[in-house]
Amino acid sequence: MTETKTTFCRICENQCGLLVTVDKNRITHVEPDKDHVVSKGFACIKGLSIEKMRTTPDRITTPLKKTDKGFEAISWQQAFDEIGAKIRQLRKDHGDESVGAYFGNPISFSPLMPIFWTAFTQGLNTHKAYNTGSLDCNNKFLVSQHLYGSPMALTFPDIDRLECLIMIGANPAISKMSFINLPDPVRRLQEVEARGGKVFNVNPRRTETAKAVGEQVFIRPDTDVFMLLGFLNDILARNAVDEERISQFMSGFEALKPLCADWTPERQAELTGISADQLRRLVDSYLNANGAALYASTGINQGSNGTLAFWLLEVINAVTGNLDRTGGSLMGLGIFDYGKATKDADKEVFHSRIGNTRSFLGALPAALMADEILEPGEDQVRAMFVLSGNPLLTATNSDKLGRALDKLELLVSIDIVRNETAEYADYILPGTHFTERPDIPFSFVSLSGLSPNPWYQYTDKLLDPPGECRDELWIIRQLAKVCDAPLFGSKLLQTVVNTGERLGQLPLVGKRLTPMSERLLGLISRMGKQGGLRTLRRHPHGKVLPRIEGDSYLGKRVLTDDGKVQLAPDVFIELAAQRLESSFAKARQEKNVYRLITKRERFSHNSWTHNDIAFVKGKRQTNYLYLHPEDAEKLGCKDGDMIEVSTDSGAVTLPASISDDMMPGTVALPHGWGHQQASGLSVANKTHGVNANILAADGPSAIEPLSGMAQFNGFSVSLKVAGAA
Ligand SMILES: Nc1nc2c(c(=O)[nH]1)N[C@H]1C(S)=C(S)[C@@H](COP(=O)(O)OP(=O)(O)OC[C@H]3O[C@@H](n4cnc5c(=O)[nH]c(N)nc54)[C@H](O)[C@@H]3O)O[C@H]1N2
Ligand SMILES: Nc1nc2c(c(=O)[nH]1)N[C@H]1C(S)=C(S)[C@@H](COP(=O)(O)OP(=O)(O)OC[C@H]3O[C@@H](n4cnc5c(=O)[nH]c(N)nc54)[C@H](O)[C@@H]3O)O[C@H]1N2
Ligand code: SF4
Ligand SMILES: [Mo]
Repeated sequence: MTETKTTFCRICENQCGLLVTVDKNRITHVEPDKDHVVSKGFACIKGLSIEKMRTTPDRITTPLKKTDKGFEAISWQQAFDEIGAKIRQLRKDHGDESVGAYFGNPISFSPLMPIFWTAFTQGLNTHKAYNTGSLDCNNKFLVSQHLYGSPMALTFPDIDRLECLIMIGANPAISKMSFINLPDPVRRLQEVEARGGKVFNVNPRRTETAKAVGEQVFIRPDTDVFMLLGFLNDILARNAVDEERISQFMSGFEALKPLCADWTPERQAELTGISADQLRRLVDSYLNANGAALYASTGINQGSNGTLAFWLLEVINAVTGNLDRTGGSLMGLGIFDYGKATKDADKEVFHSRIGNTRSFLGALPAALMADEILEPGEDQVRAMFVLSGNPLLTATNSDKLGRALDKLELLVSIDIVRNETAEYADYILPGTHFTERPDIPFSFVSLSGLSPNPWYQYTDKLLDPPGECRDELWIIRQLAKVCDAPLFGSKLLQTVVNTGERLGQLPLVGKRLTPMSERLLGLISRMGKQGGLRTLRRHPHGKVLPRIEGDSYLGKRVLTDDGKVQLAPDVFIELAAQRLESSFAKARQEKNVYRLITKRERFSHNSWTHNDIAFVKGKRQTNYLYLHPEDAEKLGCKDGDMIEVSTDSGAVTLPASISDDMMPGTVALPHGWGHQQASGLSVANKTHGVNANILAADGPSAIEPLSGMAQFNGFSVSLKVAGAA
């Protein structure tokens, strides 16, 4: 029977509403849900292509075990028995810390998964937990923790009402934006201009966004922190601050003047490439607007000073009175105060034996993973679980990480396909596609409320998973049982879960019981006063929640000890003292080196969309190194010539694409490629792209010191022509 069902996409933060036609447990048609309360008929090519991803012939549909003859299908029972036995043995012989776990990005869009994964790693009693936070945005969580009192107290620009938006290191036309739920972002940015407002794109590349909306402001990679210091310096010099708000709601203001006293617009110009006049004009636009926001994304997160830069950005929004202002930068609030609920998420601190590196939010930097596995010693990681991740392509120093993965005594990948990381696995466990799971929107939308138009929705699962594929929550629960890792380390909880599961298996009773994930999603929804699932099913296109207005945060729900926004936390002041002058001096010395930045592409989603032929046909079958015509001339390079890019970590060779969208001295290289060895990806493995992260450095000296963020943007590379087109 053909049925049309509503759901929402879970590939990126937009969570666009979709209308999905289902016939005989297959999707026969997908279209944007024009009645969705917020996305209103917007969806991108990725969301519309989900059935091809879901039903790829390369989908793994049984547990797999690596044998001498390659990967062979085995039963769940055998997989769990063998994995459990090995983990118990390793824990007995080498201690709990010998087992590690990596949590990837795609499944974090299903709010129950991070909770259960944390429960599992806590049950394993290991501190060797890694996730994409340290590849993506931990600097933002860290800044929120210190300024606002909780890592999940996060701000977002009030796009539909502001008059000036300065976007630093973001490319919404392609990425659809991050840390904000903003379906159809380009249209909504164009509306800012249509109502007389201004949009600026601060970026070393003239992006697809900049071509569609706003003004381009070229900046040299990894110099944003100096631009922001100059910005703040100018604001303080003009005394353009909101004294009343500062005295009432903020502390630490006095420390800002000495911090940026030396960083005049003139001084920052030496490095950033933004002239003093140009910066002052930016400040003019920002101050003259009736509501403005600075917003930054991975372009600064993945730089070497992401924490300091994002701190300064939040400080500028705060001291100018734009924080908590309608048409400024609003503090998110989801269906409950998630900031409050996660206030202590970083309470338990531990250190890695690698560089004595501090944990953050219960995890260690992913850039330490290879060392943790390779360095002999008491805490050496000997086994890893990877859930919905592909660190071999997405984390740092891929060649070294490959050697590390190869050395593991046990690697278990839980995925829907056999990706590059899974090539190294001993067992691969077949999980579900998001259409095969019930859900509520991503935590940034539903819990942190990073949305100019808040909404909520529940979706049932639309399809039964193929073959032996099982919901990841079920997989995690079984792993917890066989690894002797009671969820959250609580034997009581595990017993309750086991009992629930046994009841669910009883012939008559089982069918009538609500499955566990639905029960939990119902519980979260009721806790957030959205009613149970039955109520929510009456809103198939989502449900509108009240908008977040200005003057709803300061003095009311700030989570710091004194209830004030901390403008100048000691840790940041100290880091600034240690780092700013030396970073500046180093960057000045290296003015003439080539700097590499990343570039997201419409048809690539990190590492996992290249197995669809439509996404990689023609010119799209490889990534390119983008460089400015002047640089091409210097190098003697023509369009399409092969060019070798190298760092201390490794080298890659790929075709050049010459474009004056690049800033001279800057080259861009899309990540997520390098699939040639992935025998489980029959389309992707015929593509020609190279793995950008062979170039990215790992280890304790390569990360941002406070947040543990890896650096993908702005490191120096050597270039040479390696052959003609
Ligand atoms: N050079 C460079 N590197 C980067 C970045 C960059 O900008 N430049 N960006 C970084 C960022 S921001 C991120 S978030 C990371 C992402 O890094 P990762 O999360 O490690 O990698 P992904 O490519 O997103 O996907 C991982 C896997 O998830 C699987 N998957 C998808 N959906 C599901 C599901 O529902 N269930 C299960 N079990 N598996 C699923 C896919 O099949 C794929 O194999 O990459 C980072 N790496
Ligand atoms: N099509 C597509 N969409 C995606 C993804 C994808 O891989 N493909 N990934 C998703 C994920 S996981 C995330 S986290 C989001 C990220 O969303 P965004 O952060 O918007 O991602 P990008 O498009 O990489 O934008 C980063 C921009 O920073 C610029 N940049 C690089 N270095 C610097 C610098 O030093 N300074 C400044 N000012 N700018 C710099 C780059 O040129 C680039 O335009 O996108 C999500 N959406
Ligand atoms: S914009 Fe994001 S959420 Fe919307 S359809 Fe595309 S990938 Fe899915
Ligand atoms: Mo990301």
